[in-house]
Amino acid sequence: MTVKSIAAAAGAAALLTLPLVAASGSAVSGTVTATGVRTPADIVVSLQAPGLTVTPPAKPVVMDQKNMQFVPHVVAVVKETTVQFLNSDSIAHNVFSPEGKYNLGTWPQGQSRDHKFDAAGAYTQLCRVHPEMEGYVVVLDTPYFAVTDKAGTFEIKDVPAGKYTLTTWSEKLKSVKQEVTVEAGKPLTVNLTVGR
Ligand SMILES: [Cu+2]
Repeated sequence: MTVKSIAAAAGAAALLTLPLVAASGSAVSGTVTATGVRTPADIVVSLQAPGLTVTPPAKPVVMDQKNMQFVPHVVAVVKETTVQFLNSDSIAHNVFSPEGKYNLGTWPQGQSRDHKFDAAGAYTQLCRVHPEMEGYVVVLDTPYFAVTDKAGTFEIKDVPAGKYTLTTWSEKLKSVKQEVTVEAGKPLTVNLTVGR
């Protein structure tokens, strides 16, 4: 062993003797009951608090157009995320957004177009070729969010201790807000009901 490798080994050993640090945050999970709609899926649940910072993912988040539908129907991302709009159908699709004031054009199967979302908000995605197609990109300025599944359940992992305003977004249902306090190392369950 060289002096350098001995030093490196000693350093590694020192690191190994450090106590294991518990995961920094707690999970916030629960079930959303949706009244007046056929499914509690696709509801965005987020935890808002002053001063939260977000880091967009290095790779684009994909929203596909498949079987004449936007898939997933609702995509939630943090501010400054690039969304890649893919066309997996054998026919051409278009993507435009009234709120986003963009029209990305019309493209064939296997191709995609990117759009970066700079501001928080909900952006309807439409296709000029197929007026029945509709999807949503929900842009958040918090890193703590989840989208409900078919059963209305959600899980937001690794939330640091603190006070948050839990907020829901749904294409058809009223937004609900609820104050929650997350404690370190203690999972929190929040069940709520949203309606029209
Ligand atoms: Cu289309």
